[in-house]
Parts: sequence; C-alpha cells; structure tokens
Amino acid sequence: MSYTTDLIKNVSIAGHGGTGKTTLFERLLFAGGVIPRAETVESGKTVGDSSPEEIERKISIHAALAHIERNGKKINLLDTPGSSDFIGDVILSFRASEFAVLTVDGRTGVQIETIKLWRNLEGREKPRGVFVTKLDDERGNYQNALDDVREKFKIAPVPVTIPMGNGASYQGVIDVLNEKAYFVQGDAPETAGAVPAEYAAAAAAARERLIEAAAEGDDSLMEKYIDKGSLDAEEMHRGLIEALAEHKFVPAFAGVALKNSGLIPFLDFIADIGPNPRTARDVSLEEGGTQTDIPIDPDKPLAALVIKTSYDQFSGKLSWIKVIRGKLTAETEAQNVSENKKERIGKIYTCQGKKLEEVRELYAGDVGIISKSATLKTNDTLSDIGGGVNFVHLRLPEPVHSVAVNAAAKKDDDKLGEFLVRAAEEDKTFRYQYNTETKETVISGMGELQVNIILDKIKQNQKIEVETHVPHVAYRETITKKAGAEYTHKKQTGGHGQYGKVLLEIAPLPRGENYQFINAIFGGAIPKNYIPGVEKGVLEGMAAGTMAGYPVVDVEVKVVDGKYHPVDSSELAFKLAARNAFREAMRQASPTLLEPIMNLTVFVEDKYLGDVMSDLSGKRGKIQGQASVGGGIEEIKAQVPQAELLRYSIDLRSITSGTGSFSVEFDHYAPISGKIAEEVIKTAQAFRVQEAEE
Ligand SMILES: Nc1nc2c(ncn2[C@@H]2O[C@H](COP(=O)(O)OP(=O)(O)O)[C@@H](O)[C@H]2O)c(=O)[nH]1
Ligand SMILES: [Mg+2]
Repeated sequence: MSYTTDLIKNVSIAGHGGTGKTTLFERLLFAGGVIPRAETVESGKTVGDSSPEEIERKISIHAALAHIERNGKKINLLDTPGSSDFIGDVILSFRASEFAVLTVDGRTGVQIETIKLWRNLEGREKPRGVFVTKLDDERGNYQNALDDVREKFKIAPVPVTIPMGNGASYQGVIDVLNEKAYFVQGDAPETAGAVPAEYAAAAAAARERLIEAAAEGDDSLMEKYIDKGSLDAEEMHRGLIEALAEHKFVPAFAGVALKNSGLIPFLDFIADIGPNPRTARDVSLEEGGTQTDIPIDPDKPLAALVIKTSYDQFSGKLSWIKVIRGKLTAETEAQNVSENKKERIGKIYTCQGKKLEEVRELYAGDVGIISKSATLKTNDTLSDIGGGVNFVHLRLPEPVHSVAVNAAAKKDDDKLGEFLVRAAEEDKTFRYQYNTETKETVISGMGELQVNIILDKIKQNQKIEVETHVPHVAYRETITKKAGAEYTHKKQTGGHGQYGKVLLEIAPLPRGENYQFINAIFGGAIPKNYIPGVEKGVLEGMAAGTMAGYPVVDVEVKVVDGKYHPVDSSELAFKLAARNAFREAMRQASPTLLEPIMNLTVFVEDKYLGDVMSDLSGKRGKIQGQASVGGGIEEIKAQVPQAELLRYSIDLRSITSGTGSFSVEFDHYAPISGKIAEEVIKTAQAFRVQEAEE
C-alpha cells in the first residue's frame, strides 16, 4: 500500500548501546500488529537484529527499517546501532527521518553515546524526544532520568506519558495528552482504561505542563492560554505539532518495552503530533552549485536520495531510497544524476526488517527500497530525466581506528579488493586505501569492533587468509633553512651522450604550503624546453626525502643556473640532474621529520578522568581543554601525535572499562627530533628498499 506525503512519519530510535532500542522497535511492531509475536534480543530472532553478525554478537550493527500503520498514518521506524563503531548507520537514519527519539536507560540516566547523538541532532535542528526504558527495574526512576536529561542537554523535557509505579509495582503508563491509562497485560498488548484516582493529581500536573508547551508553539495560542488559563484538545494538538516541528518542545515518554507497555500512546503521539516530512530541514542539496535546503514536496518532478546500500543473502543488492520530491514508480523514467546514467527502476519495495513488500509507488517523504540497481550507490541522487538536482553527501566523522591488511596468498589480492569495495559501500564510515608510500592496504573504521567484524567476514565468509599489523604513520620531511646545490649529470663516452647541469636554491615554506617551483633562469643557461624536466626531477626528489624516504613538503625550489649541451642534453638528463641537486641541497638545509598531529576529543565518566589524562600525557598529548558535560561526564580536548593513537580505541576501552568514547581528526604536521625521530628513521630504513641512485 502507498501513502501520500501528508500521511508519512519517519522516526529514528537511537541512543547508547543496551538502552533497549531494538526491544522497543520489536515491541512497537508487535503493538502495531506488524508481527504476531515479539522476540527478545537474546533469542537472535528480532526484526531489528537480523544479520548473522548481529545474531552472533547480540548487538545492533546495521540500521533496520520497518513501518506501522497507526491512525491512518504510515510510521517508518528506524532501529539504529548504539555503539559508536556503527555511527554511520545512525547518521543516515537521522537524515532519513524528521523525528529522532533517544532511549535513556531509566536506571542510569543519559550515557555517553547519547550525549554525542544529541549534539549531532542539535546540529541538524532535528526535532527529538526521549523514551525512558527499563522502569520495571527496581533502580528505574522516570523523574531521575528526566532530571539527568535536563542537566546534560540543557532543555526541559515535557512528559507525554508518565509511569504508574516502578520496579515490581510498575503497572503501565498514563497518556497525559489523551487522558487515558494503559495497563500491562503480560505478553498481550496493553489495554486502555480510565486514569486511576491515585494518579489523577500527577496526570493533571503533567497535562498543565503539556498545555504550556503547546502554547509555546504559536503566538495566538499563547495569548489564548494567558487569557483563559487553558487550551482545548484541538488547540493542544495544533500547538504541540508546531512546537515540535520548531524543536521548541522535547517530549518525554515512559515505558517497559519487554512488558509491551508505553507503546500505544507513543505510536499515537508520532501519528498525531510527530513532524510531517514537509517540515524537514535536513535534505540540503546542491542546485546550480550552491547548497540549499530543499523541502520535501510531492508536487515537483522526482528527486530521491540513496541513503544506504545493503546486500541481502536472498535479495542481493538493496538501495534504500528516500524520496524528496515527486513520486517514484516502477515506470518512472529516471536518471542517476551522480553517475550521469539512466536508471531502470523495476520493482519498488517497502520492508519490515528483512522482509520486502512490493509497492506501486513511493511518495515524497517516504522511504523504500530498489533492488539490484546497476548504478545506484549510497549518496547518489535519482531524478527525473533532465532534472539536475544533486544531493549533498552525508557528512560522517573521520575513522578512528586503522589496521593494515594483506592477503596471505597473492592470488587472493583481487578477491580481497572486491570485498573491501563492497564493505565500504555498505558502511560509509569504513574506508580502505592502498598506501603507495608504505605499500600496504589500510582499512579504517570507527572503532576496533567495526574493523574486527570486517576482518571476520574476510576470513569466515570470503575464506581469505589475511595478515594484519599496525599501520605505518605517514611521516613527512621538510627543511629548516635555506641551502643550494648543483649537480651535473654527464655521460658522454661513446654514442649519444647525456648532459645537464642544474643549480638549485631551496628554502622553507610555511607549514601546509607544500611546494613552490620558481624558474629564475635568465639568458638561457637552461633552455625553456628542458625546464619541465627539471621540475619533474625536483618532484621525484621530493617524493622520497633524504632522512627516511618520506615525502618532502613545504619547500620552495628555485632553479637559478645551469648548463646545457647542444647535442647531448635531454629532458631526462635535466631530470636526473635536478633530482640529485635537490637531494644534495636538502642534506644541507637541516632537514627534519614531521609527524601528523590529531585533534582528539574524549568523553569519559569523571571517575576515569585522572587515568585518561595521565595516559594522554604519556602519549605526548597536549591537553587543550576539559569541561564537565554534566551528570558526571567529562569532555577532554587534546592534540596528540597520530603515532600514539594507533591503538587508542583499545587503550581507552581498557582504561574506562568500555565506557569512554572518542573522536579524532587530522590537524597539522609538527616536527619531531631526538630519540623519537631516530626510531622513525631506523624503522623506515629497515622497511624501505632505498631507491638506487642513478
Ligand atoms: N528490564 C528491562 N529490560 C529491558 C527493557 N528493554 C530492553 N531490555 C533489555 O536490555 C537489553 C538490551 O536491549 P536491546 O534492545 O538490545 O538494546 P539496544 O542496544 O538499545 O538495542 C536486553 O537484554 C533487553 O532484554 C525493559 O524495558 N526492561
Ligand atoms: Mg539494538
């Protein structure tokens, strides 16, 4: 069945690992009548965690999509992974949805990954809410959890549902908006009834706050509220819709998914109040080269975005599509704008987890699947023929963990290469790169877990034996003072000779300026047609420095003089002369090694702060700042050499018992000297077969 734009709601469920997302997703599908019975995560049979790697590890690794019909609306739900290793699928789910609900464990409050996700959503101005889970546990406490949300997110969440009892006395929730109570019925769906007298006062107080939140949504409602002291149900709904779309209001929900509790009022809220795709912001695209936000609109020609690519054992390649404009049908004449190729659509599906359901069409705002597409890749734009829109690629964080890998047997190289291409397409945070400098294939991801899962697949599914090691750091070399040198390349014995003489002056450039070539020859000491040869020689010289063979950067090279021979000179002769002149000059210019310095951000519980700080100082880190996020969580910013961070995901995990989280990005190159430089040179020499001098 197809739903028009105004009937669609897209919601992501996200939050720290183990807070109950997949369980909530499963029970919502059960409550919504999609599945006849609900399974537990431990059984390995949930809709959300259905891949072999998820079943094996009992955690979510990939985003899962399913949909529920409620009050005539189609709710597309996305269950996302909690571990920061799989942040790629969380971010693509955020982009595909107009509303994100963060699960908060009712026993512990807001945890580290949830703080990071909240910030990401804030950056997208995405409407969001919180769902407090596990209130059937003795330590579960809704109010404490909401206080923690207030402290860490600096907003006041407004309860839409409140629990009746907690721990062993937990009975269900009250839907404050619709003034109903929902009672736990064991394994059966919850049932609605009147609000029990003992909760009447709490429900009335909560309703008062909800009315205030609704009044905030609209100036005319606010006037009315101030005038009359209240709003009727219709006004309340209208005000809440506006307040949520404008993210002025953060709704809070209570529940115990394992007891099928708190689900129906949650679905009602999404169906009745949840943002409609038409109000979406996060779909920026390039139009005529400038980045603009394009509203979701069914009345325009087709434009759709490939949000994800997955490979299913039975259905093959699946391209997940969010339709932004117009409507997608099997007959649509479309083009893949990114590849500039025609795209034959064929069948279109929606899905309930792994189960595909064919549909006639998908309207703007909806999310669905095209199978076995020849050209579509994640981030590609699909549009009507001639439509030139091109969506901006998803921005993802930089990888934090890398491993160098090579096939044990040379014959497996191609197979390994093919697998890596596909793995990188399936998860855009996973990258691989052949480093010509260090002659190794480096695979990188958001953590050790993500990289290990890929390595397991290489070994188990692909049956490729691989060797792994810690990757080499991409050091650089540069000079610290001016120097000059000349070199004559000469072979004039018998036959056609070779002759070229080059005199170079080199000088340091500011960090990051890389290279500048100046031809300062006057009067034809080197004829013009040989200058390109000179520059080639210089570039060859810079490709492998004289200290440890690393690329040379930030050098100005000036050709000041030379000599040629009318018969024996050639471009090759000048290239060889220039390369040797450069090397000679570099040796005299007090060369130094440079190492990459990373910006590191770490989130830790405050009890681990001291240990993390002293570990960082042992890693030659410079602390740039440290601040409390609230609720006992600290954020540290530091600059640390990349060489010290190659195993940081492992180190931080052991220091913080797995609770710490970090991100890194390259910042700049900085000189190294002394023992550290000696070590680098020694390792490089052992590793590198030095290019033979001509
Ligand atoms: N007591 C209790 N346990 C829950 C509840 N929701 C989930 N769990 C358990 O918490 C664990 C993690 O749940 P899961 O759904 O995999 O969390 P996710 O990592 O956020 O997807 C599982 O053992 C669930 O059975 C709840 O409401 N109450
Ligand atoms: Mg999960």
